[in-house]
Amino acid sequence: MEGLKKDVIRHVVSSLGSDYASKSAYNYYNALALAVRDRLIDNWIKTQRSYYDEKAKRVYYLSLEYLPGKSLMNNLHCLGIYETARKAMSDLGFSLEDLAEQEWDAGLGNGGLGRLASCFLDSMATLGIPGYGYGIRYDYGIFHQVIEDGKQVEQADNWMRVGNPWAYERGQHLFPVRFFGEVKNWTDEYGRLRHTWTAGDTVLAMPCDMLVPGWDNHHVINMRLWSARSDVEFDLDFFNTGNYLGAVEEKIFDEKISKVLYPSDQIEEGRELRLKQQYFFVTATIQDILRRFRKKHQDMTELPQSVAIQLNDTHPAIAIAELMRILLDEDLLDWEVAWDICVSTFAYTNHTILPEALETWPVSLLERMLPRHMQIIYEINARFLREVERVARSEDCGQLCHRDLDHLKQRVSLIQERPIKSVRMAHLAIIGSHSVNGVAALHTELLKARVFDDFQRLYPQKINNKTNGVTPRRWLWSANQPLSRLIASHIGTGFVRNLDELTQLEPLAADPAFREAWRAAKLENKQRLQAYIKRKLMRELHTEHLFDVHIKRIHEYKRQVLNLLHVVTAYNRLRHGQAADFTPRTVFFGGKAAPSYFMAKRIIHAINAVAATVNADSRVNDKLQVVYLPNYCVSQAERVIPATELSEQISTAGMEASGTGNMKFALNGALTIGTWDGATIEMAQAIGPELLFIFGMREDELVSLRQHGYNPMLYYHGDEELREALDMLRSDAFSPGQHGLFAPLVDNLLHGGDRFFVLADYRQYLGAQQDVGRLYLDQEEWTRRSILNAARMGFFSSDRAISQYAREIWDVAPMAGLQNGKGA
Ligand code: GL4
Repeated sequence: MEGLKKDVIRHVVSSLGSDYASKSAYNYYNALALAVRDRLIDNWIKTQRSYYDEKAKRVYYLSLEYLPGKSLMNNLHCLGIYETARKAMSDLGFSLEDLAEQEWDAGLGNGGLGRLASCFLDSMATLGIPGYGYGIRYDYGIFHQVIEDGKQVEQADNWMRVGNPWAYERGQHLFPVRFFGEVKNWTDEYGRLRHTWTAGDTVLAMPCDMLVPGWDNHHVINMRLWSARSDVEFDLDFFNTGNYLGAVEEKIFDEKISKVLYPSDQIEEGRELRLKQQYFFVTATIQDILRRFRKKHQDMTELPQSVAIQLNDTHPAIAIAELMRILLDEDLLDWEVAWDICVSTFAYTNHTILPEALETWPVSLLERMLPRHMQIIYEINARFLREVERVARSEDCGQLCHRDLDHLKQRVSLIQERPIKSVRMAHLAIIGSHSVNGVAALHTELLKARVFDDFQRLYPQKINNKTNGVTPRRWLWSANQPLSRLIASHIGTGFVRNLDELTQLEPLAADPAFREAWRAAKLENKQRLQAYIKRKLMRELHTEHLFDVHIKRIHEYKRQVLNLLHVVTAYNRLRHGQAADFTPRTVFFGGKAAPSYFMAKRIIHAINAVAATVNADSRVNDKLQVVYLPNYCVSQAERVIPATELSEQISTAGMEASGTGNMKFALNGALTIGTWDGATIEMAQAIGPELLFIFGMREDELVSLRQHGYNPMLYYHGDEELREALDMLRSDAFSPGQHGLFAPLVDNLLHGGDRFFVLADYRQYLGAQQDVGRLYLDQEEWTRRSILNAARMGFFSSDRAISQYAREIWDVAPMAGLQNGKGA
């Protein structure tokens, strides 16, 4: 401990240039972070060296998004120096919790997709898998959300302003990134046509490395994030022409590429700068991967034995064309050889079947910005369509009928003709990869049967499932110390590395003393949240209420509106004196809406309007409260999830690819009210469906309802409570003086076809909520179920998910000495 104290003081003085006697929390946080980084870097260097020494096959995880959140506490726990640090900082006059508050969330992603990438890096580090995360270091991460007059207002997330003590910026290792320009043809010595791309503009990519430690194993992997730097300083023209200001303007223009994260989840933004970001990221990453590969290899055909590249959704899919370009134009390989290398190296994960999220890029834009890549894509397509024709005409074409060949070719083509001629990035990713995976069982089945059914017939082996998982380090051990300590006192700490060990809790569910201790831990977390809400929102929570929580991005398919209709109905029953047996509850909502997503923003407004009305009504507010948590983010989730008793997972069946919040809640002992959707289905199977509150129509039932003509008006006219709730929303009951404010929301349900079947599931949802309320009154039974929920969550560890990727897709093994956890 004395060593750590000394290091902290030394960093305050020599790294931060401050007086250690002036007790600034900001300085001491930064100094502590630097002292922790010192303790990671040796192991990071050893880890990287061991990959070379052992010629390990490496895994590269390419993701335009990461959501690491805060690093301090997680890193202290991984290093096993949490207690030491707590004592050291307390000696220096600080509480560790307060210092941790100084850190800004690294919010380089939108939601589940980015957070999954961060959980996966944690698991690769813990399992000892030679992995690298690659991404972009956006100067501005996901926007900061404030609620003003009930509405979302976005503020810039200038997270870099306070510096980032975790990152090493490597300004000496810059990679060139080229755009525009033209393609020249030439003939090689064997008379073959060759191509050279001479680019117009050049930008530089600078690596920033963040260290990702494994749990208690000395294995530290790298997350390399690229930042755009102008090459103007290196341009001699600049000195010659003397156009100083012009050059500076160009520099600023270039550096725009990594300025800001696109804040849309599952909505395609299709903007030129976004494509630039994608290519910028991809080319720098591929150059870096090949640089490392070429240190030990000359023969490019060995690439797939040494390198696995996982594409996190289609965002980095242009990597396939980029690797082809390098192999063809720079290594001068033949097409077939190059293509084999590509397909064997790449694998692609699909994260959504929502059509509005599937990426396409206009051919005209690609032709201009990346002319050589566009040529390559055309050539991939031509060869692929010939192959489709061959398979379709072959004897064993199964269901492929060559009479439909033209239609089949149109459907699977990389090029879509309408509304504008564009490249379908998902098709490029599928054709260019040896593995395509969904992220939960149902999602994968839907990929095979609906979205990519043609590809499933063409390549029956390619599409596979890898159900998502979450890291128990952050989402149980670090976020929920009261519960973790209780668990550890009964079954030891092995569950942190091997989550299946939680099954040892099962017999304890029958032990009244253990149940009481479990409730006490939950109450402690509820009180912590209470203190936090008081500080931040100046609101007093009732900890004896059932804490009912719905936090995630705001999206119509996630059906926050269904939850809101339940709240309004409960409000009406209480007002009308029809709810004598109502179980008191506080309903929490939280989540960001894409700034361009009108309906999602209006939903936020409606939630806040209902909250204001309900909370101000003294007839009901001792029994029902509604809280909107502004600026939902990773660190907020870490506070809220441990305090949650009821987890809302109520998406329209078939629409939530997996969900990962669902897993975090159950792992922390919340009971789930949810639909037959995503990984919630597998959770119900693992836990026992009777221990959750599952309701609503299944995916196939919704399909047939749609086919037979779904009429939301029937539900409206047939259900008095539903009608009352919708009429109130449409009138100005929650928006005094602003008649019609929420009419778009209601009209969307009644006259817009209710695409997400809110009305169809309303009655069943109410029934399930009634069951929840009743069960909560029986605290012994509630607690028993809570314990069993957590005990059966072992499968949903990201360690299990990553082990499956490693075995079934990447063909990589953990580093020697790390298979069983602890390293040397
Ligand atoms: C998402 C899915 O919506 C979500 O269900 C899933 O858990 C997550 C990680 O696989 O990916 N897809 C997109 S796009 N954003 C997500 O959060």
